[in-house]
Amino acid sequence: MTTAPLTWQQLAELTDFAIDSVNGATNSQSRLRLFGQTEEDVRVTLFRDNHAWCPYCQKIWLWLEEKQIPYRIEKVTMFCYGKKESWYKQKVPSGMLPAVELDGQIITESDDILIALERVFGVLYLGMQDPRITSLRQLERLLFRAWCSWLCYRAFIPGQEKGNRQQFIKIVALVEEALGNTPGAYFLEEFSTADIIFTPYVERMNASLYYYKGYSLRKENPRLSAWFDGMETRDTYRGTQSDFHTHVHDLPPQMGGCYSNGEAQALANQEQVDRGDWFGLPDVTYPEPENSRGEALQRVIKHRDNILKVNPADQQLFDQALRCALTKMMTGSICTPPSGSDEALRYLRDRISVPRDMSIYAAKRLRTALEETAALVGEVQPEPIPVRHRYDQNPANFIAG
Ligand SMILES: N[C@@H](CCC(=O)N[C@@H](CS)C(=O)NCC(=O)O)C(=O)O
Repeated sequence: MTTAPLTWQQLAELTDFAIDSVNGATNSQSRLRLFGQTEEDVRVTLFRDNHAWCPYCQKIWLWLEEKQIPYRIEKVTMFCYGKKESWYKQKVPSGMLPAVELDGQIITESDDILIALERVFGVLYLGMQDPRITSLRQLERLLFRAWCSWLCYRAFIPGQEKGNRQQFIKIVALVEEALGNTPGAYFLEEFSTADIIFTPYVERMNASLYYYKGYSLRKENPRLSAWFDGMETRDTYRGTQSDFHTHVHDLPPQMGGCYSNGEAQALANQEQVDRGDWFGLPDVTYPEPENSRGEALQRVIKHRDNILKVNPADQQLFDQALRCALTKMMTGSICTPPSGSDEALRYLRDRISVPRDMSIYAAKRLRTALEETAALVGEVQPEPIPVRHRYDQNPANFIAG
């Protein structure tokens, strides 16, 4: 027994998801953040990437959110997704992100930005130049380098893969030790700049090592696991948190390549990240919010025309198939899509970007509904996701969003 797809009108009636992007919880759609203050109080503009993916931008984004500094957000295209905006190159000729404009002055380099912000707005528990933070910053860079050496270079010499893995595990042990120096989940007695410094790359390590190396950072390291749990209690982090699928496919063009060790565990993890079960992944542990399906639906409805336009399939065919997947997601009823629409549904499944499009649980719901619906009519997979660029995600196609 299969049901007919709901109309767009009927679907719209099933969601009342709404956010307060100005004063509500951290989210990737905001263009202005006031935290209860007024526009006259805004002294900072953050220039960050359209994809809400750039790790150095996440650092500044989190810091501003934690400190509740009123700020504006201007979004810029990263080279691997499309053409850099000329207005931005006039401000920052290298085109690099992030940048902030603070009282009219442009500042680049994420560490320099944090130091400049601290001078004006005060530190987050301890400042960037405090010796305890400096030594944790050094540890973070050590971890970053060990991760890059393992992930981003093809192992040609026998034993190289094993050696890189051991080196990474050795440095992670130092991070575990550092986390053990204070009783709580965070690096210091209180949530601080140190936690913000570690966040972007530890999140990317968790995803990429699981997928390419079959290694779960979060499962293997109890203190890092507790640290992730602590981070996930914060609305600020939840609003910037990405998922495994987004990271593992956004990293290769940014890092110049990510290399799988081809081991059975890595291959099994790749299957899981790409095709589900997305709910079984060690990428999030806070309970799923009640409105995750409503959020996913609202986001698809908002961008429906562009989603249909960029899909390689015939628009009428995909429109019907997409409504089937959304009907399944919202009602639980099986809705068989038109034959030949499986590839189109999976094309969208592979292009949900977290947190750019929606939050982590909403994305899991939508990916699941798309895959389950596609599986009713076939096993055709779309072209593999490109690894040298991501022009398939060019934000120019979604500019109104
Ligand atoms: N050292 C810089 C690194 C910034 C950086 O590498 N930014 C990358 C994005 S993560 C970038 O802007 N690349 C140019 C582009 O992709 O358009 C900082 O800490 O801010």
